Amino acid sequence: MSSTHQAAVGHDAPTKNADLLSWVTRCARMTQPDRIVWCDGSEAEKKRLTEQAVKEGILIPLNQEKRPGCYLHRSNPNDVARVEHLTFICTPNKTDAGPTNNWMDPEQAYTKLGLLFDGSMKGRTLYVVPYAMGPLGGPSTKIGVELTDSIYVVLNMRIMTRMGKPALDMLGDSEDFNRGLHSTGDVNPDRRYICHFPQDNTIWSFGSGYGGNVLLGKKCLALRIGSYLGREEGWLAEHMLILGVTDPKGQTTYVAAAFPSACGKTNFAMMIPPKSYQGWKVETVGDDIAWMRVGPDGRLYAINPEAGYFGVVPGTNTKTNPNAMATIAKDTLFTNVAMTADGDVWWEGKDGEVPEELVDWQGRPWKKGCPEKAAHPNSRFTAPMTNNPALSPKANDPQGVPISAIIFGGRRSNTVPLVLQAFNWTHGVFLGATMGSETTAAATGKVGVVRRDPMAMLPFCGYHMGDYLQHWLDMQKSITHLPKIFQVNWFRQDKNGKYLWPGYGENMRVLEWIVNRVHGRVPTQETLLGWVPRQGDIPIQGLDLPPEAIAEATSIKADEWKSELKSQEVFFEQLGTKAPEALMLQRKLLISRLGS
Ligand code: GTP
Ligand code: SPV
Ligand code: MN
Repeated sequence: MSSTHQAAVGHDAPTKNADLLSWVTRCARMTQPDRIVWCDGSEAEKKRLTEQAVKEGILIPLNQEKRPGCYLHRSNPNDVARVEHLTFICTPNKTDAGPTNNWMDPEQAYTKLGLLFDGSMKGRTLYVVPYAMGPLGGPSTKIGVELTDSIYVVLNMRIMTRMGKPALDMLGDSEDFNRGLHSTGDVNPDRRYICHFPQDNTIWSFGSGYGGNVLLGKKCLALRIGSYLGREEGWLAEHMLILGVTDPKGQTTYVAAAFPSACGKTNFAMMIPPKSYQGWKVETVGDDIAWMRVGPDGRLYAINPEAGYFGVVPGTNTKTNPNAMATIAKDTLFTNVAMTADGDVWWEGKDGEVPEELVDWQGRPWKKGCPEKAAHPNSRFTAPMTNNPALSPKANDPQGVPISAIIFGGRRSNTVPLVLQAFNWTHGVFLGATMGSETTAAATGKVGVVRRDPMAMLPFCGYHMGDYLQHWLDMQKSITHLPKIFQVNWFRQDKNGKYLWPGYGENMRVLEWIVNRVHGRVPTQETLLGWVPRQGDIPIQGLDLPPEAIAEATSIKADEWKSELKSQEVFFEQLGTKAPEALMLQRKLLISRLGS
C-alpha cells in the first residue's frame, strides 16, 4: 500500500482502536482502494452517498411524491439470491463444519480469496462500516465492522443495522468485533465466494452485490458466526421472527417462529388479526433473526439483532400484509422490482390492475400478458423497522422479550398438518430437526423441491448440524421455564394445487390456539405426531372455506408419513455418530406409534 493509504487510514479514522486500525490497514494494502471513507451513519452521509449512487446509476430515484425517499436498485441478473453452493464454513477441521455445509481449509480459503481481493478496489472507495447487531449497549449485542467497496451495501447496512459512530463508540478499544471484508469484484458467478472463519470471527465475501451474500451483519454474522458463538457461549442464534401477541385482556405473549427463507416470517411477524379478533393485537419484534439467551429468571429471552427488514416483495399487498405496505411507503430501497411509467414500483401480487406497460426488473420494456415475471421472484425491500406501524415497543429493549412459544414451520404441499404441539422440549427439538420445506427463490437453484431444513437453519448453521441439534437439547438444562414448542404448515394444497388454508391474517386463528395452549386454557387431542386442536378449537366462522378443506389441512395420512420417515432417515444418517441419541429415540417412538 502506498503511504497515502496509510495516511488515509490513520489520519481520517474516527477511532484509536489499534486492532481495528491495523486490520483496516492490512485490508486496504490488499485491496488497494483509491480512498478510504469511515462511515458515521449521519443523515448528511446518507444524502451524500445516495446522490452519488444515483449519479453512478446504482440507485434509480422513484416517484418522490408517491414514494418519498425510495429508490430502485437493479442487481446483476446473475446475482439475485444467496448462493449456497458458494458459501463456505472454513473451520480448521472439516468435521467441525459438518456434512450440511461446504467446507474449505482456512489457509487455502485466505489464499484463494486473497488473490481475488488483491487490488480488487483499485479505482474504488473502501467504506469502513462499523455496526451493532442488537440494541446499542445491550448484553447480547455484538459489534461488526464491514469493509466494502459497494455504496449499495453501505446504504442497506445503514437501514438493517445500528450503523456508524454509535457502534464505533460501543466498540471503544476492544478487539472483540467481527471482521467482514466484501468486494463486489466483477460479479462473475464463477468467482464468487462467501467464506466464514468462525475461529477468527471473520467473514470474506467476494464477487456478489446481493442481500444475504453481502450484508454481512445478517446471515453471515447474525446466523453463521452467531450460531457458532452461541454454542460456545450457551445461547441460540436462530432464523426466527419474534412477535408479541396481546389478547383483549391486555396480556402479551411472545412467540418466536422459524420458517425457511421465503416461507412467511415477515408476514407472520406483521400480521393483522381478522375482524373477528377485535381487541387482539400482534406486534413485531423481529422478522428474520432471533438471538435467544436464558435470563436471570430462567426464562428464554429473545432480541432481534437487526434494525430493518430485508423482505420478499412479491405477494405483498394491502390484503396479505398491510403493515408491510405501510412500511415500504417511504425511505425504502427496492431491489429487482419492476417500475411503472410514472416512476412507482410494481411486482406480481401487488394490489390493483396489472399495468399495461412496465420496465421489468432487468430494465427491459414489459407488456401485460408477457409470460416472464416483471419483478424477480426474490425481489426485496430494505426498510427501517421504525416504518412498521406494528413495531413492538420492546424492539429496542436490550434485554429482549421472554419467549413462551417456539414455532417451526415449513412449506409443505402435503404430509404436514396445519398445527400441532410437541409433547415436550425433546420432542419439540425433534419436530424442528425433522422440518422439511420446498425450496424457494431466496437461494439460487431449483424451486419447489422438498429438502430437510432443520429449524430453517440448513443454509445458516455455522458448525456441525449434529452438534447444533445437541446444543438445542442441552439448552433445556438451563431454561427453567421452557417455551412450548409447536409445528405449523400454512402451505398444504388440495389436488388442484390450491392452498387449503387461507393463511396471512387468518393465521391468527392458529396463533390464538397456540397462546391458549401456552397458558393452559384449552385441552387438546393426542395424535401420533403430537397434540392437535380438538374439533372447533380453531374457529373457522367467517372463512370462505369448504368444510372438507380444514379436514384436509389438518389430516394425518399414514402413507405420506411412511415416505416422510424415509426422508428423515437419510438426513439423520448424514449426521452419522453426531445424530443426537435423544432424537434417535424420538424417531423410534414415532415409528412405533405409526406402526411402520
Ligand atoms: P425471508 O426473508 O426469505 O427469510 O422470507 P420470510 O420467511 O420472511 O417470508 P415472507 O413472509 O416474506 O413470505 C414469503 C412468501 O410467502 C411471500 O410471497 C408471501 O406472500 C408468502 N406467504 C407468507 N405467508 C403466507 C401464508 O400464510 N400463506 C401463503 N399461502 N403464503 C404466504
Ligand atoms: C433469506 O434468504 O432467508 C433472507 C434473505 O432473509 S437474505 O438476506 O438474502 O438471506
Ligand atoms: Mn431469512
